[in-house]
Amino acid sequence: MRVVPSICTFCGVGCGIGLRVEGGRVVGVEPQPGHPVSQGQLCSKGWSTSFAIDTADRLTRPLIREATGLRPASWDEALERVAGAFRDALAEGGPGAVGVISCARATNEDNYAAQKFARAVLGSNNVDHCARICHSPSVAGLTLTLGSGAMTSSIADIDEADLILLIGADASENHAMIGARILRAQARGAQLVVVDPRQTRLARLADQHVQLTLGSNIALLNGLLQIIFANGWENRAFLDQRCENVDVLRQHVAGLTPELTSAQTGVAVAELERLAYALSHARAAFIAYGMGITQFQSGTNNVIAVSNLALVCGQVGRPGAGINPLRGQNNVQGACDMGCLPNVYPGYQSAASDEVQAKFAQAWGVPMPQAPGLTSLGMTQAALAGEFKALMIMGEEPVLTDPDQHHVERALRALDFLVVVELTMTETAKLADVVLPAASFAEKDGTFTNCERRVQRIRRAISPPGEAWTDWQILGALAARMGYLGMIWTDAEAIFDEMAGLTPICSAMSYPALDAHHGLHWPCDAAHPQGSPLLHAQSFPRGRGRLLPVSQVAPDECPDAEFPFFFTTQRLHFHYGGGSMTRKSPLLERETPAGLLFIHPQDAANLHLQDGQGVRLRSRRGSLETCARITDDVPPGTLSMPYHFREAPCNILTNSAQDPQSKMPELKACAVAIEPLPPGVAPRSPEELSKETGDG
Ligand SMILES: Nc1nc2c(c(=O)[nH]1)N[C@H]1C(S)=C(S)[C@@H](COP(=O)(O)OP(=O)(O)OC[C@H]3O[C@@H](n4cnc5c(=O)[nH]c(N)nc54)[C@H](O)[C@@H]3O)O[C@H]1N2
Ligand SMILES: Nc1nc2c(c(=O)[nH]1)N[C@H]1C(S)=C(S)[C@@H](COP(=O)(O)OP(=O)(O)OC[C@H]3O[C@@H](n4cnc5c(=O)[nH]c(N)nc54)[C@H](O)[C@@H]3O)O[C@H]1N2
Ligand code: SF4
Ligand SMILES: [Mo]
Repeated sequence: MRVVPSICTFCGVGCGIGLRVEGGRVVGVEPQPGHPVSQGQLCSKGWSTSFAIDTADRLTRPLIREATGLRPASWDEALERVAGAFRDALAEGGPGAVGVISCARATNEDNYAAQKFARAVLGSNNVDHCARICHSPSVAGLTLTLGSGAMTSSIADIDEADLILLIGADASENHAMIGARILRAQARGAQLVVVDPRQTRLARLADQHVQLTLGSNIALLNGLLQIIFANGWENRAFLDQRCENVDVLRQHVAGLTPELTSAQTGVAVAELERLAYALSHARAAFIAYGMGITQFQSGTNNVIAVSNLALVCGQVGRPGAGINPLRGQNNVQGACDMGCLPNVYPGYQSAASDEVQAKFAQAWGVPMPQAPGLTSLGMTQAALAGEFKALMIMGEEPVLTDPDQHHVERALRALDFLVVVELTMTETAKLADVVLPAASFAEKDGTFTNCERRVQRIRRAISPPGEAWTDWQILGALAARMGYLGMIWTDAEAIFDEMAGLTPICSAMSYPALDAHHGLHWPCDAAHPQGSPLLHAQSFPRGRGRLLPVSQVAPDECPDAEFPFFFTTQRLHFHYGGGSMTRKSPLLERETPAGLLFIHPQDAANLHLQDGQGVRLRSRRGSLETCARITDDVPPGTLSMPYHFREAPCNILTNSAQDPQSKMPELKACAVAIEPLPPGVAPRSPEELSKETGDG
């Protein structure tokens, strides 16, 4: 047996794993000894990796759609079909009518290739990925306030903090090794405060749980600022030296009395005062937030409100102190860094800048697109309007993970052509005209960038199953077929070196340099050859930190007579994303076998609902059935569902109302009605439901 060092393929913590290889298969996983992030541990998803990539369920050959369904085809035929479809769409609709959705689970090298394919081959800035529905408000908001949208601290800073403030993040479920580190910090004496409408595991263990009403983040954060200014608790030295707009913000929040804030958020005045005091008096506060901040139509303003609070308390740029968007997917930081966003090239170089366009035109040998690109949901909308024709989805499962599932399916069906590059036959792949088999992380070399900006190497441990190729090989072959030869690389390292040469924040990185450490944090350039675990110690990328007044915005849909409950969505520890990988593991399935709805005991009693009973949920967009789990994890009046289960897909219900700045849909709040199924009647799947009711 060999053990090949790699990085976990699931969440953004970026744990170091060893792939145990025997007889050409990954037979198990072990923690990488001495890894600075995972410190000899893994969570249950990490341990279960071998099931997630098991060859039994994998796609092994390209598939092409015929009238009768998908049939196996050669690479030659499949690539010709894809190239032809893109050529036709370009001829008919121009570069605005084609695009690529890249994959935050694939490597930096794959993602670099995806945006290069969009820009150099399709001539389009239409490239995006799941960061749009994850931390796009962080990128937009923190770029406005600081000039850079990533975590300002490293994970190890948790060990230095005396206050850990988690806002809308369920770290023990979703960033398990960070959750464990937070509990260790608490055990050594740090205070833990959790701001969440649900009683998460960490909220129950916290020194303070601030249980605000769903969607009242800005009201809360502004209210804390008012208390801090009114008591003179702001960090004046930090504000004088490093920030701008202080008086504007002070005036903006002056009238937001604790009583008013308490009425808007449901949090008692004493609790507000306690948190305002703790945060402004902490020696070093590690402030981390997640989807409870970003997934709202006010997502960008929510992020700005977090940034305002951190800056006013001077809690950034020191060991232990920082503003930390907990990036979700194993390589979502990297997919953003690589420029898989419509408005930036690798390293956040603006796609609108003439200079940047000229630089990449020169490097890649073809003119660069001038027109601004579409976001992922923009492409969906354009497809429905008949203006968008051909799309490549490389490793995403939007049918389950985008809001308003019926709308997504209609949009994908409205395309002239859809190609999906995947490991397995996902719900999205089932709609494709061509499906291409991709190599998993264990079958290729490359790099992942974890949530703390640490770029780490993964290594090929086994061969891809059947005829599967890496994403970058697929994109390179397709490019060549479309007449562009600038994407034929010998190996992943050649792509990395090309990227580093064009990306100032990674300019001093190379595979040997990454190997010499446990990866390197960007910016890693001539001035910081060892990388930068801590950002903004002296100044911000934009110079002064900008305080921006923002005001509370209610969710687009609030409960009313017809849809009397708030509905929110969450994650569970044992499953991941659309479940296409974790649901292959018998261990993980045993822990959380099926979809479920969390409901408070009081609401259940009012509905005469028993634990485990079936329920039917309805929103303005669709309906589904699932089983109820009665728990005071959720507050009365708010129902919550995880989004991992294709048989109970909560995104049938969710609202696609968007944040005007980042285009983030409001995945964390909409209004629903609930009705118990008769006792003993099992919930029906969406397919059964649509057959029986014609609904959806
Ligand atoms: N096990 C597992 N781990 C994962 C994933 C997975 O699918 N499974 N996915 C990964 C990905 S892609 C991501 S982005 C991360 C996400 O990780 P998190 O950000 O932790 O994600 P969520 O559980 O969706 O939401 C976090 C919390 O926001 C709270 N919340 C809801 N509304 C509000 C509000 O109005 N205010 C506040 N303050 N809080 C609110 C919810 O109750 C929830 O506890 O997890 C990553 N890790
Ligand atoms: N209601 C609700 N919806 C949500 C959320 C929520 O909180 N609530 N959270 C949102 C968030 S934060 C996110 S990030 C999205 C996630 O949405 P998605 O990115 O769509 O979710 P995943 O299930 O991670 O899908 C990734 C796919 O990539 C494939 N894959 C893995 N590795 C590779 C590879 O190397 N190459 C290729 N080609 N494919 C690969 C996997 O098989 C899997 O099917 O979901 C969003 N949707
Ligand atoms: S915490 Fe995240 S990176 Fe670490 S083992 Fe679990 S899923 Fe993998
Ligand atoms: Mo995410």
